[in-house]
Amino acid sequence: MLSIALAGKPNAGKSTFYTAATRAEVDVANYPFTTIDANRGVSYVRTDCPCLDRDERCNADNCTEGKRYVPIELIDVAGLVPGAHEGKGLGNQFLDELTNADVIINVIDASGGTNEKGEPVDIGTHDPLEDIDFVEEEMDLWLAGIVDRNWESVERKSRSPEFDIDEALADMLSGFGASPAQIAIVLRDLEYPDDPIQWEDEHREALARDVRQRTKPIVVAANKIDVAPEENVEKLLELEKPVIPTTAEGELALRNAADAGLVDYDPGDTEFEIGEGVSDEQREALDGLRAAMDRWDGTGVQGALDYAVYDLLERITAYPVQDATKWTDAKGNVLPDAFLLPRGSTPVDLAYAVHSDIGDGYLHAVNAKTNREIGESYELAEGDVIKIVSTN
Ligand SMILES: Nc1nc2c(ncn2[C@@H]2O[C@H](COP(=O)(O)OP(=O)(O)OP(=O)(O)O)[C@@H](O)[C@H]2O)c(=O)[nH]1
Ligand SMILES: [Mg+2]
Repeated sequence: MLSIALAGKPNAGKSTFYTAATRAEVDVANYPFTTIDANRGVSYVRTDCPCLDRDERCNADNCTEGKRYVPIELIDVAGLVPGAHEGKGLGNQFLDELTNADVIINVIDASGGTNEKGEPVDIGTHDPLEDIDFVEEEMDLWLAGIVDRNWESVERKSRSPEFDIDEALADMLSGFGASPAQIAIVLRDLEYPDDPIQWEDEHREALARDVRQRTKPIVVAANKIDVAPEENVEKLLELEKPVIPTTAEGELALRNAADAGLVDYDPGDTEFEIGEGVSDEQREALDGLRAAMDRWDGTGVQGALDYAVYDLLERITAYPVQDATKWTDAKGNVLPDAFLLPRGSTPVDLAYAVHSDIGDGYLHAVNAKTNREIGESYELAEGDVIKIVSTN
């Protein structure tokens, strides 16, 4: 399963975001370092279900009227402060948690109501721009530290006649969740000596920075938009980085209200309807939230998850079926599974994602939307429904 980590300074709303997105109850409080051990849970990205092309909605477990929710893993880690890579705050142990993540959502407090340590200050007095750069820098320095610590062993290996610097670096960085292909791309664009003994600190830092950028892309969740000064959010949106305005607290309130049957709202909707039985006080709070959602295009929580997976990680959703006409599996379930594959994947890649045996026995595939056989090198598109024919 793809893994998204919520990182960022303390008290920015990571655990609130996590609770809203996973419906798991974790500690949330208005002081720094509420979270110590990481929380892990299942959340979803949202996309259009292929059943929208048919007369009837599919009623799959994760489909609500054509809104399809595809599972991903969400990790909520302890807050990060400047100097964390050298042990400041809760130190760098939680940075290790990020090793397993495919992509990072950096949750910042766009209201400027918490300082760099996460301590509450008056709204608008801390510049949220500062909270973006330091997180990237801490991650880069942390990885540079890992490279440093492993350098002696690379030097030692270099005495062997079979030594290959690219192989040695790929080996060392694989523990960081970097694939050989990703490392090959980084090394292609870097200039460095073949002999590890001649490497300077700047070579190691450049390597760490490039590997981090490629393997842990970041989208910023500009959180607390419900209380943030509008110009703060606008300034953040002008950056040449992906920034999504969010209100984690708003999303949490809406999901709770939806569970209680008070509002009609599905995660990722940009609006909601208020039902019966809502008190005047609740209605006032909901109307306030509606204004923020109108202004910033929803609560942004679902949007940030979707951006991380579909834009940063460039995934598409593919739906394997056994029956190309009914779009069902062997038990008659319509569109039972959805896979998030890298853009450019082929039917063979989908076969392997379903099961290695299915991949090994791959014969051919049928595009169930057109009912035509497709070639091995066909590039899957978002929402493709595919029947795979395999000997296994
Ligand atoms: N107004 C507003 N407050 C929020 C929002 N999201 C979170 N908060 C509040 O911010 C405070 C911190 O929230 P947490 O979710 O505990 O923050 P965290 O980033 O997990 O903090 P640490 O675990 O200490 O790193 C709590 O008082 C939340 O209620 C939001 O969107 N709007
Ligand atoms: Mg927390």
